[in-house]
Amino acid sequence: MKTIAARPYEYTFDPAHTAVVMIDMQRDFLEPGGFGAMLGNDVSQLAGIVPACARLLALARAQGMTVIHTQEAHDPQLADCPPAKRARGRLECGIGDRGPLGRVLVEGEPGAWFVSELLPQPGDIVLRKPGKGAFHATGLDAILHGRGITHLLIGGVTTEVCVQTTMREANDRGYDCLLVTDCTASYFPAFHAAVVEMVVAQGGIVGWAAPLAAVEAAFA
Ligand code: C5J
Repeated sequence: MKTIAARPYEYTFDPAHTAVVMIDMQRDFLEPGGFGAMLGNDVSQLAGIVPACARLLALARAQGMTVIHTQEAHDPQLADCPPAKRARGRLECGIGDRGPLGRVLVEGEPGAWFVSELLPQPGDIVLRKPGKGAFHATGLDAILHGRGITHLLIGGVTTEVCVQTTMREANDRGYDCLLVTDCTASYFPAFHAAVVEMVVAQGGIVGWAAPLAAVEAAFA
């Protein structure tokens, strides 16, 4: 068992029953010309976490933990994209339309793939998801049950959208989740900070939070 110095109190886990879930570190969210930029965001806000995410993934692989990369993307016919999602934002170029990184948030397009520093490695799992939460309309729960996973270390983007939604979904399904605070970011730093506080408030009502250094220290 390993123990991380976390908030609101220590987080104890067995790496054999723990997965690192890296949420949506896709070009569409981190690079100019992608979906995040089309929504009017300053995508440079997210670049700072990439090195820490790479360290977390490397640690997980070295320790034999399950690694899951989620990918917010739709099938090319948009059969799994609710019209309401597509319409949201009244974008001139939105989900399914052709932009500088290919069709926006569509599986198989350059923008839907991961940033070059965080590419999936052999043995990693790539999970396409049509929603914000990684459990919605995916096989994630079955994958985790099949591997005996009970604990999740979560990073990725954006903190208050796909990361928080996934963490809440996981918490309700009985997983003990730790948010790795410097492996997740938002276009809005205040939202990021608020989510960290929401997670750990009320005795860890959604889970735990700790920086990557604390995760690494648990293995030192
Ligand atoms: C958003 C995400 N923000 N991955 N997706 O639409 O957080």
